[in-house]
Amino acid sequence: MADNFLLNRRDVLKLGLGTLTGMGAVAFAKNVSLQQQIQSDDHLTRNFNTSGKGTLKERAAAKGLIYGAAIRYPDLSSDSLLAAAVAKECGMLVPEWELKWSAGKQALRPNKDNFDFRAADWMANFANSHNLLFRGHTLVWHDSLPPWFKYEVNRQNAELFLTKHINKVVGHYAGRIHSWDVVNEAIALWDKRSDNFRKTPWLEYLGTDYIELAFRLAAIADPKALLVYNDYDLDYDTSKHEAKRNAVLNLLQRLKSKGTPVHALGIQAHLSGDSKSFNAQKFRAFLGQVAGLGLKIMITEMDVKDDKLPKDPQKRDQAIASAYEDYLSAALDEKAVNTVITWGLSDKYTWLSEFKPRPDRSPVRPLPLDDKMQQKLAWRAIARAFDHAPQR
Ligand code: 9MR
Repeated sequence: MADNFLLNRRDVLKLGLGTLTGMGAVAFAKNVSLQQQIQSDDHLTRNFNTSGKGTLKERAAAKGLIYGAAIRYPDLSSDSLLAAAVAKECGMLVPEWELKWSAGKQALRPNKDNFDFRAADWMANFANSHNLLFRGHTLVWHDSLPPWFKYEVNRQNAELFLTKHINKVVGHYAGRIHSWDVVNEAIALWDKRSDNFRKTPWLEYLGTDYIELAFRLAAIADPKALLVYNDYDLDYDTSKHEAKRNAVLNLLQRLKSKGTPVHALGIQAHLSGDSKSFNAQKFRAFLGQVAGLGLKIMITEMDVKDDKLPKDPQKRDQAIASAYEDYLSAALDEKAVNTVITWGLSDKYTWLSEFKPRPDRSPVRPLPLDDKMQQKLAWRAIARAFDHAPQR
């Protein structure tokens, strides 16, 4: 790699340090309007009627929103029914594995020197030929690192690896990608550091400014992409989620105060269908605080776990759809929210089959379409939330 391709870390950090921009006062959230607060004790009886024939992408687009899904290359390339459903329902495609360093059956980084873009390129072409936006997940994460990583990457060369990875991967899709999850899941309160950072190889080798560095490198490699910090456990009215929301807000405030090019917060939204802890007002207030920092918000990985719900599929679907509707009606009330992505589209292909199987072994049903690509109540719940959302 040519040396002049790499800016050194000090240069990159300096690019933004000149402007210690006065942060706008954090806007406090407006109250959620009464109509938008849905009684959450009607999960078994709520009616999910929808009007019109619009697909999810059409209903979202009618409000200036984007709807998309994360899909894996092996499924998309082998299942024509899935491919047709993605093309019909989605306005955005996210590779679930293919842009991680190495995940599932895919390795973008098969070894320390090479990049294998074949699967991700196939997906980018699918997106392009079906008029879908394409989104990148994820550049910097503690998980899904290839086996060679721990032997090859160390304190001395970690910055070079990070720089080369971001330059190459972001550069490869520059101008063709809507947004990048630049840093994923960098906060872990259980690691008990006073700064709340998760203990990861990147933190160990590069110190706490690896996050800022990653955003600056990504902004240089693709000045047009929306750059996102993505995390989970931000949804519920529990002390754990409250602490995580505060830690994420602190991180975003710190990044913004240094002029770091972070443009949006990605909220994963892996929900639990049995949870009684969603509080629309508190969640909405958090979104208002994020928006007050001048950031967009994307719901990036939504699905609803059903491992603790009743076996009866109708009852289960009611509870799952209610969770979608409660959450999205609160989220979409905040106009900074511009995108909703589900982590999968059809129940036939979901990480939850493996990670959160039901104790009774009946197939999980966390997504908008069933395993035959038919619309479920969850589809209607999402459609209703788009239909009721304020115009962007
Ligand atoms: O759904 C993904 C699963 O198939 C992979 O095995 C796993 C590791 O790469 O990642 C899952 O997706 C995760 C996402 O990348 C980040 N947020 C949590 C998601 C679910 O675990």
